Amino acid sequence: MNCWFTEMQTPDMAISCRVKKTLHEEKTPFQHLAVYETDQFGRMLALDDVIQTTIMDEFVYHEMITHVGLNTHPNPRRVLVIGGGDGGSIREILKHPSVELATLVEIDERVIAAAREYLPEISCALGDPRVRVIVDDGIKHVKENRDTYDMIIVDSTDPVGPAEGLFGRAFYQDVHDALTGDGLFVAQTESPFFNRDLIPRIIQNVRSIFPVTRLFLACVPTYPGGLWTFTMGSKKYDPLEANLEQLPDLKTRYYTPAVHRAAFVLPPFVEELL
Ligand code: AG3
Repeated sequence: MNCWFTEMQTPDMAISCRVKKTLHEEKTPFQHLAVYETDQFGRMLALDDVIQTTIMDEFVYHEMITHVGLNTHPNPRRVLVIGGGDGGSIREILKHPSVELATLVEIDERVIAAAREYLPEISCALGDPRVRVIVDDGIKHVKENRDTYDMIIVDSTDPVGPAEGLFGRAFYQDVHDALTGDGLFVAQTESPFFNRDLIPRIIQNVRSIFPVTRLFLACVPTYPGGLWTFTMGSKKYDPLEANLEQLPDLKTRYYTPAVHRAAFVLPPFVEELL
């Protein structure tokens, strides 16, 4: 059997990997959802034929989208994840002893169900008593919850289809208003090679709302270009001035205080986007 999965990363470029077995496939009300078993990346979750997460490299993305912000805020108690139905961000958030409540707002309940069934290493924390799972539109949720969260993580798909609104200025304003007085947010903001129009727009929008705006980088091999950006908007704390001494042992495989600081060192071709 020679069966391959292919994601068109751009109209002119693709990533392919051999599929040992299709573990699950369905059409949800929002998207096509599939979980594949692969030799190269381990189990892989794809939405509309776009790789969302794989067992091999999910730790990079989930550690960086969470710990950089959580260690920038001195006392994050209430944390919101928008999207992220696989549960990887929630798993990392719960490593922080200050966190009292981690809320997941995922629009597609089938993503949560598939992750629970086929990706237990990633979804393992979703049943924790500190976790509240809400199936709803994240855009609506931030509009309806003002002054509520110390940190918001936008763990979205690419800016097409259901996630499009998660990249616009109106949404960042609602995120700002859903944060407490010293809150901050981190969003996944795509590739510095292939999204060179999108990233400057995001940065401008976030800058027009938050006093502290920062872009940082991490390597995620299954995403286009392998180098990925995250954007932080913060009302008060600067990730470059965070006190990273005496952190609890987070048992991470990518994030460390040195990686935290290094992630903000940008090559000129990325600096250009700011
Ligand atoms: N969110 C997906 C990031 C975008 C990936 N894009 C791509 N492969 N073209 C990840 C969700 C994991 N919690």
